[in-house]
Amino acid sequence: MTLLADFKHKQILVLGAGITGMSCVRYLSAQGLCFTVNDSRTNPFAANYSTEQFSKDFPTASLHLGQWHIELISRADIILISPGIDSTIEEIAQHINDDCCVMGDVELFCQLNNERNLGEQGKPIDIIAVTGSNGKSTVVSLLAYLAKALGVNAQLGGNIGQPVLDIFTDEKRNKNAGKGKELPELLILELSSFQLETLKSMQAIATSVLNLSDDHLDRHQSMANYQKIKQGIYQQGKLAITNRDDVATESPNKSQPILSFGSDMPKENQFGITIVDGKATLAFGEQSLIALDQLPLAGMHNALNYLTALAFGHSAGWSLTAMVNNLAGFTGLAHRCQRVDSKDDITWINDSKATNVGATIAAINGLAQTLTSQGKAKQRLILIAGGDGKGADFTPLIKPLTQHVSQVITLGKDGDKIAQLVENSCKVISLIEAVEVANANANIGDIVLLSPACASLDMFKNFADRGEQFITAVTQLPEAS
Ligand code: UMA
Ligand code: ADP
Repeated sequence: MTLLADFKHKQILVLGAGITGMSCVRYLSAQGLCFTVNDSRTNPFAANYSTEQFSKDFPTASLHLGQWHIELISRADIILISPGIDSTIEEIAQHINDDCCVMGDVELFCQLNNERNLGEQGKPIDIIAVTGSNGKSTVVSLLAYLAKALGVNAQLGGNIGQPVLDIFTDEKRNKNAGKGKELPELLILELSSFQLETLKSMQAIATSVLNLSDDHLDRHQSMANYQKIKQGIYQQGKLAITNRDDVATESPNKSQPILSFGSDMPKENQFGITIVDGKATLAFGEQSLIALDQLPLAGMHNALNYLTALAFGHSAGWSLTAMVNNLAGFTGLAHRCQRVDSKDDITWINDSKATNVGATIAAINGLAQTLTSQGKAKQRLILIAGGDGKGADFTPLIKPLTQHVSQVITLGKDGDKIAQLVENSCKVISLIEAVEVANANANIGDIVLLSPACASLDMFKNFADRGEQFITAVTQLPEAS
């Protein structure tokens, strides 16, 4: 029996009505299935959407908002759970019955995709999957850019904000409407640790843990557990793409085929960095590919991101030359170490997406390296940091702060913990105040970096909102006299 035929006889509960939950709703509804939806918040919908509209759009769904619904949870045969919801919390865990199958949207997608082998549906969509503490969105977006340039019919999906089930929902809707839109041949999948917790059936061509540093420990409890969840990606793919600079990214399965990348000189069939005419250059084995100063994304962390994308493309059979020729066209994503236009001679950098310690260390080291290479080592770096630390250990920040940062301005729930790390800190209550203090203390040529090392949710809607508010505050500064 196919999964969908089985679903017809099951009590299905969608837990969470955010981006993921609504993609499950669209999918189940397009299949004509009856199901229930439960979200603990009273109004989980965007401002322009209502419960009345939901009932009109999805007549086969029954919606329950405002609290976790014990009866629905205990009756469910299948729970489709959103990644932001922790199924181990008491309010949920104690009510799930022993026979219930709890899965995420990506797991459902993969089970459906694997079934495409069986019938007349054609072949499964190929998958390449990326996880890691930092750089996931940059790497998958770069891969999607390269795929387009090389004429590969690929689609982005997952934690980047594009729920994967929409791929099959769109196919079904198009079929019903008589429009035969093709499925993509390749899915470029970004996976968070939350999504990996409920995933076991992916059969990817290649997978990678890009790097590992402290993140989401409020949910995963320990680094060991977080690492185990991340490394779980490798058993769901043929090739493991690992980072030689970070042993925590290794595959636990020592007999699995490996393709590695790192900042050292590569051996045969490895990606790495070599020096050509005094310039750091991307390389594959003995073949040098392109000098880093020809590429727009700066810093060693981005050099590794380039190498990872090349390794994935190589694993998918793409031409190395064609990829290298197109690398420079990708100019990066918003809120990741982006320069803000300003009226003064201070360099303002928005790195609001640095929601953990590892990302902020990469930004500080990357900028310090740039200043040194440009002979501007005397120029100072002022850091604005703080927010919700998600249970992180901030002490790895001490070294880069002491070596490269002249002042730290802190804000938010865990700002104090960062302020305590160094003597040259200053606490503020808003981002606007942080920008004003930085502006008062910065000299011409200095850099002010917003790289919070924390999530934004204690003070902002999300990291993008924090980044936009930073840009606004910088643009509204009075012109230097
Ligand atoms: N909810 C509750 N009670 C809770 C927690 C959540 O009812 O205690 C409900 C919320 O009211 C909301 C729904 O659950 O309606 C939200 O579900 P969710 O938090 O899983 O968020 P989604 O909107 O479904 O978005 C998720 C990812 N969010 C998280 O994992 C927290 C998005 O990643 C992802 O883009 C999207 O699925 C599509 O795959 C965001 C993220 O912050 C960018 N990810 C974390 C990260 O990158 O560090 C992991
Ligand atoms: P993710 O999707 O994993 O959060 P992003 O590409 O959105 O990754 O980048 C998040 C933050 O991490 C940004 O501040 C960015 O500058 C930084 N970053 C990007 N790539 C790396 C890397 N390879 N190592 C460390 N930090 C990185």
